[in-house]
Amino acid sequence: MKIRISIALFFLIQVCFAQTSEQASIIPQPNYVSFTGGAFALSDTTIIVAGENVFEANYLKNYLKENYGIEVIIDSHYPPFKNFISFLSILSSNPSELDPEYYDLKITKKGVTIKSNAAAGSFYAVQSLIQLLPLEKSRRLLVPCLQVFDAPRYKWRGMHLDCSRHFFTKEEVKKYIDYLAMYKMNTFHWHLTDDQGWRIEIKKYPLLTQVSSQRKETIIGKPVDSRGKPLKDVKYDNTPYGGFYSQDDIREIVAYAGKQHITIVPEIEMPGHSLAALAAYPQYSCTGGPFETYTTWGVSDDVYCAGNDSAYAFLENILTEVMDLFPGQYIHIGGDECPKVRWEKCPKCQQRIKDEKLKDEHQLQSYFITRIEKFINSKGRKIIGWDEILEGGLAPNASVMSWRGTQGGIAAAKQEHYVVMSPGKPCYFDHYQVKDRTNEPIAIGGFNPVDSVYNYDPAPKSLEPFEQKYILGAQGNVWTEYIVDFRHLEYMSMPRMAALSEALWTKPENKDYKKFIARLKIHSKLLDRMNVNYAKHVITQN
Ligand code: TNX
Repeated sequence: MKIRISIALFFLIQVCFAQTSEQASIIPQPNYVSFTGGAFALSDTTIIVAGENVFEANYLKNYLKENYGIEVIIDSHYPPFKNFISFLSILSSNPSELDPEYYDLKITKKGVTIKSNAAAGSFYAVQSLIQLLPLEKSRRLLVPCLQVFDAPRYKWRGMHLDCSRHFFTKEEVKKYIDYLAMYKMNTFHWHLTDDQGWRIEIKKYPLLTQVSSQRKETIIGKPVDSRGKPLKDVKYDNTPYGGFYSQDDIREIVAYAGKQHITIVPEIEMPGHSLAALAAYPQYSCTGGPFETYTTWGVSDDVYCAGNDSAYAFLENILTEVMDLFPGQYIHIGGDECPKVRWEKCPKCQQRIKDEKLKDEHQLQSYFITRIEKFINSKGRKIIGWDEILEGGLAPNASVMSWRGTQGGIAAAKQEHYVVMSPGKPCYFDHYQVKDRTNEPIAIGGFNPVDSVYNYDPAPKSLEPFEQKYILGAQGNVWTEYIVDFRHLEYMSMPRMAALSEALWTKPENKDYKKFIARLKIHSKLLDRMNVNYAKHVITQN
């Protein structure tokens, strides 16, 4: 009798320690979840039946080992009667109609069953399962019984990172990718070139790494006073700064992201934001240089010469190597903030305007992008560019990333071009996240609090339903003029990345800001365990 009572008590206590529906926190919130009561106990004796999802099964196995010291067994046989985590494929006569990101997660006292159409869905089920695990280390992990049916609202759930203004190491980039994976993001937009540094090895042009990846010093602080007026006496740190990713590094990162179902969209800026490249190869500018990689922020007037055929050949050779490294369908060609002052005075550019019967320098920019697009399309890939590529006419197959508000995106969708929304408000995570800036690390300006990110809806009301389908999704941009290291990057992106993931994954009718904050408070303990430098007061203030 005594033994029976203590066994009953033992199980009662264990069930009490499992997360309840109020305590369970999955971010982004699944589109359907129902807690069914009780808990599954995961332990050393649990068997994972991997099916076709060998990577996902091993990912879970490694996670359990690293975080809890629990060593589960992977077996390829049928699931045992109890104590299993089993991956199953949904069999359908028409699999092409099924969403590869869909998953079905069922947890009963006997075991965990994950069903999906493809490995991506299984991976997302694993991410949900991981977030349901208790934080405390234990030999038996109690996971609440539930049923989840889940699929994302948008196909493009992205985060961007500027590695030009400040460089992040291969390991740091991988860590950032891990955060994207945790939130079921599937696109990493990697900003690899700009006026202030070129970060990708191109075998044909070794000076890009020898010269363009370096700058002799960097401006200190913000070169404006508290009213935004430019300072007269600008200071530099007198310290060389640089870094780049070798092609081996890039291949490693692409493979690493790919396994976690994240596509990398590389960005090679043109025709503007190109001073670092021109510092090494000034012959592709209008004036011939000489130039130095920018040591200050802002935009250089010196850009690629749009009248010089050899500048196009230079870029096409670069893009050929880029396309060999990045297997995704999209190549980002920049296209933003290209000053036209050099083109206005350049005989070659003016000749090109005449020869091509263009109206002005805006149309010359359009000619430039269309010419590059033709090349990229000829290799079976697509271009995406910042919304300035609308000016002077959109290249025929281009997709648009709308950053100066949503107007560019709306205009592009009306022209039946695909769009990724990334309006400065609220998708720029280099902006401040709280009103009181006294204790905040330096930021570029602006104010994008976590609730504005959470409540962002990428679907513009002014678009008709058939136009809405051109909105692929949205992404958060992290420009790094003032973000000097990885801890600072974590601070700026977390928890806004979590909020954005829910804005992109969860259908509007399943979203609730108050509940999100409640889940974020639970989730923040996981971030603590991971030693992430997220903006804590943003969560506690809410
Ligand atoms: C604008 S967004 C830029 C970047 C800056 C950023 C700072 C875009 C296409 N261009 O070059 O880093 O603002 O917020």
